[in-house]
Amino acid sequence: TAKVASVGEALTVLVPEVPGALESCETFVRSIGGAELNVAVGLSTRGVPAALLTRVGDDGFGRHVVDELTRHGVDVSAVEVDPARSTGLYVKEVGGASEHPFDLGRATSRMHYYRQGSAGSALSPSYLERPEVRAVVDGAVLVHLTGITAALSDSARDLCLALVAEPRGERLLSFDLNWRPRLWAGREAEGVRLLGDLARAADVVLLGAEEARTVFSSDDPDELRAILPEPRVIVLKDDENAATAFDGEVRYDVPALRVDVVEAIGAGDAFAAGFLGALVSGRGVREAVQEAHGLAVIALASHGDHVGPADGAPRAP
Ligand code: KDG
Repeated sequence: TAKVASVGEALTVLVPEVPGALESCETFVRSIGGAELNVAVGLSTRGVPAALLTRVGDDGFGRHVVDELTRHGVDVSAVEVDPARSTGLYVKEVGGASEHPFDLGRATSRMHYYRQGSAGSALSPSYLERPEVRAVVDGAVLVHLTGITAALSDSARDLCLALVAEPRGERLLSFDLNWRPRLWAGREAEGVRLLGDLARAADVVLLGAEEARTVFSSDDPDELRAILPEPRVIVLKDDENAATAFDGEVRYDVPALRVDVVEAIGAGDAFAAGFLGALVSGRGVREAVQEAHGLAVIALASHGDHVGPADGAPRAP
């Protein structure tokens, strides 16, 4: 059975074969993504049994997502297929979209979402009542959520609220803030409030310095520890430089590994997978951050969104 249940929208990802503005991109490579999916794949790749709790459409992209998850060893027993809605999609624009496309020698990527009204956005509290879903959640040591799911729709937000509210006994709940400005456009204040509430209700919180400033108006580790007294474990990522983690009041500052960044999308998810995988394997918080850095550099040094065999790379025909 899965030790970790990651909850959120699985996406098909289309990555241009050649960097540049989308209007000039003719061919795309199909991959899979979504922050929570990336975490499940990262965990499974590291040998930690993980399940993805999600919904896909009854379409080819949905079947591809499920096949790929299966290939990566992720438990898909609780994936619900929606006959009426499509699998969510995002298209990556590599370079060309930013004013400084090759700033620092790295490809800046931009995400274009095609997920409004998708099967994943229809996640709701009733999904939790499905016996397959209940079995995975009840059997897990840790349930992982991110702020993306809360942004998808009212029903997906309610699923997040239901998950943090239900009694969980020994089971842990981790929450990665994952502030996505594009998903909260026009309702930022609501997003800030909601993600703050979800973070406070979690046992483990992961957040980056920039999103910490957005949601908590601070990126100072000790201030955040005071702002978020409830979660026992807090991990604040200072982008590429370091991470500061708290286990209760005990603070650990752990420098990141040096790496030439190829593409940053998915690095936060790899970090989360490394951290959570170590934690559920009984390692301490400092060691978990070290493992997190180790997985993050693999994601930073590759184009794919997640850490696994042959991800994002075009496959031989
Ligand atoms: O963390 C990477 C994710 O941002 C990417 O896979 C797409 O889930 C995604 C999102 O909503 O931004």
